[in-house]
Amino acid sequence: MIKILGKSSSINVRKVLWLCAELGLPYQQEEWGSGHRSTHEAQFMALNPNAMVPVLVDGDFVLWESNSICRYLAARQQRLDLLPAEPRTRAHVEQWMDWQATELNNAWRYAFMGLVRNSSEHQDAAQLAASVNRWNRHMEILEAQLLSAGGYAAGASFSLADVVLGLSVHRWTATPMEHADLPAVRAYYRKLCERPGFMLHGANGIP
Ligand SMILES: N[C@@H](CCC(=O)N[C@@H](CS)C(=O)NCC(=O)O)C(=O)O
Repeated sequence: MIKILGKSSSINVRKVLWLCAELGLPYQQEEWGSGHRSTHEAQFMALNPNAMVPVLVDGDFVLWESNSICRYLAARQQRLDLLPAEPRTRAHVEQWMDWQATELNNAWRYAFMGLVRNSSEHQDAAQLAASVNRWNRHMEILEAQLLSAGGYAAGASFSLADVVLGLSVHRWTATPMEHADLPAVRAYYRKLCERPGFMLHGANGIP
């Protein structure tokens, strides 16, 4: 059975847990990360030198980076509906996954740390406002994409792009700040909430 190392509260671990629910894939989980076992323990660092969760262990195969883990698990289970084989269709799924991990994540970090984590190092009013603005502007890109793609992030059907972006939309929705008016994003979030795995691991009260 596969093993997932990482705390259930981590947004990046939750992507993988939700995907396992979508795949019907049983797993063992160990709670690592701040508040649990330290990822700086030698045993963990040997698996992921970045000292970050999640880490996947599948027999003698070890993988880190949540989006890479999602790609691997979908491929392992031969779920072409989630990660298509056709190069262009697949490239669009991967494009939105990469956008989530890079552009979108960089936009919200300061605001999230200040407004949700209440970090004393993230309370500068101008930087908070700039991050909220950046975050909303990125969500406007998703809004336009959802309108043109046909309801999901990378097209008309549910894919891995929705697993990683679903967590991001939940975080945006749950963060106490001024939200841009984005009806397609709201409708998308409601649609994802119809999936039991998302309710369990995504929209589960943890921002
Ligand atoms: N790019 C990495 C980021 C992983 C990441 O930031 N993990 C955080 C939790 S969400 C972490 O491990 N923090 C250190 C800790 O909790 O000890 C991924 O997507 O897997």
